[in-house]
Amino acid sequence: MSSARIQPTACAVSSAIKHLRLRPNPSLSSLCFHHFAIRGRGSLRRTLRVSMSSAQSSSPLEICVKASVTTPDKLGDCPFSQRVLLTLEEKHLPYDMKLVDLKNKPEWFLNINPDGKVPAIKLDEKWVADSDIITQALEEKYPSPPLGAPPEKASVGSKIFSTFIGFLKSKDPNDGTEQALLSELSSLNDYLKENGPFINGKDISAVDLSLGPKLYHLEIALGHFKKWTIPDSLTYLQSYKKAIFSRDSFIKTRAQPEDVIEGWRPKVEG
Ligand SMILES: N[C@@H](CCC(=O)N[C@@H](CS)C(=O)NCC(=O)O)C(=O)O
Repeated sequence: MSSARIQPTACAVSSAIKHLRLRPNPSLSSLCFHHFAIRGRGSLRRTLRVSMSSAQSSSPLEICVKASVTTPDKLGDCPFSQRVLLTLEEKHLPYDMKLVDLKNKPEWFLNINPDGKVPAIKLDEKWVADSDIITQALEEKYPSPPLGAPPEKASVGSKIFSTFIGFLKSKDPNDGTEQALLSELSSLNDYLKENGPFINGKDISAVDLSLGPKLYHLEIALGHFKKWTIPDSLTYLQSYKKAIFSRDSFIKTRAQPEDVIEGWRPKVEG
């Protein structure tokens, strides 16, 4: 087992402080970040712990997320993992990240989740997979602050990710995939103009926490592989993107751009 202490970042401290404000009688003795590795069943399990000693009565939630393919011991580029991490951050819940190498899935992970997909989280002693199910379960178990949105809003922007992938993979500039993506982005821009700044109005909600990581992938992957950017004319969408990307929760849980690029490369070149 090896161990190293990581200095808390400004955003982590600010998130911790926000958390403390919400809790009666906090007795924070120290804010500590642990970074350690555990050997288990012949495979290396890496854990990044974000915890607050004695500030939190419950122990950190264990969550399996994708590991970086470019940098050892860093979070990787899974938008579904980021969605769940964002939910934990926005709800000020401490967690332990288990970084999973998806190219060489360890046995301990396949025992937890035979489907072999991240994210997976341990809730009430049971491992739960799939970001839709996890975020719903977190909302029920930890309702404050509320992140739910009316069901009719859940579909806003829901075609952006698939149209982005269609355009990213396309080799024919005239096959309509760019137009299809632009049409989805324009619809979202129009929606935000009428209903924004966030999808559920003035406060961020679970819908934004799902869409934000996908827009982040879109921006990095299309910028890199196609030299393409979201048009500046979509001003409400541009502001929306900035509002999400600049949140402490997003900065703390985002993938490194080089991982996003490597993650999409096989789809583009395959
Ligand atoms: N519908 C799932 C999708 C999860 C997913 O596709 N995760 C990818 C990484 S981003 C994965 O684990 N892939 C590994 C594999 O398919 O073997 C969710 O929302 O959690």
